[in-house]
Amino acid sequence: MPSTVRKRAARVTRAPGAFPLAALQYADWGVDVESALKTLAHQAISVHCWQGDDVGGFESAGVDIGGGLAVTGSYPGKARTPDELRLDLDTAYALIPGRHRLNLHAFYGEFGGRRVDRDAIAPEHFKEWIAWAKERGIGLDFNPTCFAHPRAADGMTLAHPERSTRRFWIEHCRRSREIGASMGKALGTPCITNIWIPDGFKDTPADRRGPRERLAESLDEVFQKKLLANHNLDAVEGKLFGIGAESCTVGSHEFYLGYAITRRKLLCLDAGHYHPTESMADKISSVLQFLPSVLLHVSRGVRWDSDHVVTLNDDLLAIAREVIANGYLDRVHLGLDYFDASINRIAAWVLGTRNLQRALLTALLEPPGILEAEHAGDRTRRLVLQEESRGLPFGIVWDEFCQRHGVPVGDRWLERVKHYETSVLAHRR
Ligand code: RNT
Ligand code: ZN
Repeated sequence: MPSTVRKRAARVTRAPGAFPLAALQYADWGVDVESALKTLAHQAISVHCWQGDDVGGFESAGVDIGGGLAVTGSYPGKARTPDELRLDLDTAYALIPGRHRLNLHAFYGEFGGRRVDRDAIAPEHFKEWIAWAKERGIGLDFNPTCFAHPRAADGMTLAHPERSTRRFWIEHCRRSREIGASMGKALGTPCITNIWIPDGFKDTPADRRGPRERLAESLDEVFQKKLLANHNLDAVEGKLFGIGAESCTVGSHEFYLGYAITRRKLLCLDAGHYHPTESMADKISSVLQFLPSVLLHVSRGVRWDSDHVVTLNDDLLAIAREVIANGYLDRVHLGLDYFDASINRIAAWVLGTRNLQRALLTALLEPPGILEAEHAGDRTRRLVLQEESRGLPFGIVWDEFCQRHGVPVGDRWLERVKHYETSVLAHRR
């Protein structure tokens, strides 16, 4: 498209007076736009650091990622050092309205060129990250890295048949919790330390009981030490299958649901970790009957992959709606989990985070008449309102939100990413 046409189009969407009119239209449907914008402004999303370098980490051990995870694509310019990753993150955060958290994995520690194995990591390896987060006033979340390591090469970690291998990963997870607690303490906001392990079977196992008993036992050892809840919160994440673990995943959904309920842990629900016709959104109000809070890994499954960039699709809208409509914002911790190496990685961060915010805003702007119709037993009206309200001027409200928070409106943030690509990323070779 010629640039003059593009510029004119951009100006039209920002026509002065559009927002007050949109707010009036929402008011007519019983929706208070200002209160929705206020709620959204306070909603921090935990941005996953691993989109920035294809889940690479900084150990420089040159081990394959493994664990049933796969990152495809070779888009140039990925972050190779902690400083590069932080610069990329700063660039992304500047294009996302509001203030957000950062979710780190253990192998993003800064080891000063020394080989520090996973069972030897400590808070000192994360002091730069903590300082960086403190300076920006953002919270940190954490994850032990139980993959991309020779001791996980056979696809087993906490459920491993050998005691010595289990011990190694138990120690890694214990230390991860301590690191999480040190982050939470330093930053004044609890760190969620989420445990996901790859353990599973490519082909039909003869024994499903043994590995699950070992996993429960290992986890109990990991969690033995009590940590203050305002420093660290523990979460456990199940999964359906991964590449090379097609036949059985030790840490399945049922396994962790039971574990989280009996041990009072947070359950992490990852949107890409269920059967394709199953909806993660529908699980939220079920598990919250029995658990105080959950962590969400907002992701997008596409066929065999559970980690595509989050788009504003029905699944995402449903997740956000369940959180908002049920009044769960204070019990649901929102995080992202995807990795795409085939497009600009900063754009992937910005787009996915903004999409989750857009889904939340859509939910916050839901006309109350829908619920009222249901309560009145009028299912016809509920369906009509659900469908007709899709035509409300959502985009104008979102643009206003972006503008108020000083970030680019519409697709204009992409120009900034492209500029960063030519001025910074292109020099990383
Ligand atoms: C893997 C899990 C897990 C990872 C990250 C890197 O299937 O979703 O959350 O994606 O820890
Ligand atoms: Zn996940």
